[in-house]
Amino acid sequence: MINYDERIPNNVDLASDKKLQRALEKWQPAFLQWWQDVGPEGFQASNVYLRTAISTEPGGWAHFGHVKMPDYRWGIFLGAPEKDRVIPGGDHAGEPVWQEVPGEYRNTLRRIIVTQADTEPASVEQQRWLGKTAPSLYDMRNLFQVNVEEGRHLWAMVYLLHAYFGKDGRDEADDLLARRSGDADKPRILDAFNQPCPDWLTFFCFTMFTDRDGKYQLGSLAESAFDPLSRTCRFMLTEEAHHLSVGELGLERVLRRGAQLEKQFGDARKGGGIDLATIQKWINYWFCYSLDLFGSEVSSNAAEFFAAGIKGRWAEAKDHTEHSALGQSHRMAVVRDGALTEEDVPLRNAMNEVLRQSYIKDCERVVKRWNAALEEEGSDFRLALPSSRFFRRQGIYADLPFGPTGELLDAATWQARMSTWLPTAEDRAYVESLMMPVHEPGKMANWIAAPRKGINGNDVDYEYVRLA
Ligand code: BYC
Repeated sequence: MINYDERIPNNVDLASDKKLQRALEKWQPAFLQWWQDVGPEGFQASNVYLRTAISTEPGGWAHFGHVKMPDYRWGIFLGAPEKDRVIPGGDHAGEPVWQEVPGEYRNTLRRIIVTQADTEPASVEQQRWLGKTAPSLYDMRNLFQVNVEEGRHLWAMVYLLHAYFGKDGRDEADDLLARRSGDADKPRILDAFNQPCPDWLTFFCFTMFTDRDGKYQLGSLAESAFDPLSRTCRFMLTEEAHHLSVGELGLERVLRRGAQLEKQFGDARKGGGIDLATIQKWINYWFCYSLDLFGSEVSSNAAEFFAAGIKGRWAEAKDHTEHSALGQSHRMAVVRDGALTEEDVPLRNAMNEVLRQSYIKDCERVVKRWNAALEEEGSDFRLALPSSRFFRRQGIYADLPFGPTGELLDAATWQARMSTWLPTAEDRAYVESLMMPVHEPGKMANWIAAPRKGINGNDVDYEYVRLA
């Protein structure tokens, strides 16, 4: 169970390590100041119907109640230790997991934990203005739930940095509060986390696609030989599931409304909604930015992470029988002499791509569900994910003129057609023009359908946020 009597709620017996406790209690006010400075703008005094973890056991972990966000009990919660856990994959597969950081992997592990950690405050910063244009109180509450949990995920990583990486770790923890999403001088580490999030269509795409990268990265770190990291990620994954459903169901509601308005007015924009072709452009943009987050298709870093046991494949322990990944290869399309051809890459070097493929399959399942919703609404429009070569900025396809179906075009054709595939300035201005707040319980903005059900058994018209 989680101890809520302490200043920092935790299930890691923090009180028994006074030095660590003091260091984290010193970081706590800096975190709260950061939350006030760049967290949800304008709603810090409102009462929000939030869930708080009460235990890390599956099933019984959420408590719901109205709280002001700055009073949210952020803390340190690790999943329960797994008895006799062994390293799932790589050169050390089958050996006992590490409870401390081995000297030879210290820098690598720190870098990965910092990269993961950096995304959490970044997303809060990206989303800080969205409360002001929430299409309903229900949506506003979901936004704030996601935000406070990203704050807690930051706590999870900062705990690891403080507890296992000494002075370096504490310095990194301070830097996590100093970088800023989109800042020219001190930006966040990964590209997607420096992109603006000015409208709710973007928010739903972000939680659908970018948070889903989080699911897969956390999943691969849950397979880590460094057990405290694995346990932390296992609990973070249970919280992540809600963020993904906010994205998937949010987009489904925008799609349904778009289809309904199209039927009624011939063009959803005439009815004040978002047309399906525009939604597809947003999907293209965020799917591709999120694909970049897996790193390069061919990566010696990824091979080293896997060999060391620092990262595994998705469900390495459960779904794979061969855990060395040696003597095997992964076939992928590469560009040679200006043309696409297939090549076999040693499997360990292709681990980023293997994880990306697991992610793409997951996204495809959701697109199928969206298309079923469109069919139900009587629309002929069907969404599709672009090729993983389209519109990339990282990896072997970066900055090459691939079309959404994966064909290599000439640069002029790509330029000429870009505005039909990706949001234009005009599309963005139109979507932003729809972003008007709706504060009456149960009412929705015109461009989005109501959700099918409320939260935690409450009706949709429940007062999810009591505005200050
Ligand atoms: N942008 O061999 P490469 C989440 C860098 S989301 C900028 O290609 P590698 C969340 C890379 O750092 C999950 N730079 O890839 C979601 C390296 O730089 P250095 C976040 C990039 O090393 C929503 C260089 O390019 N978790 O939780 O295998 C809301 C060449 O590296 C990008 C993680 O990322 C990019 N997109 O790295 C809230 C897990 N991609 O070292 C939260 C931890 C690559 O040469 N991170 N680079 O200077 C990792 O495991 C790895 O660092 C990567 C891939 C997955 C990022």
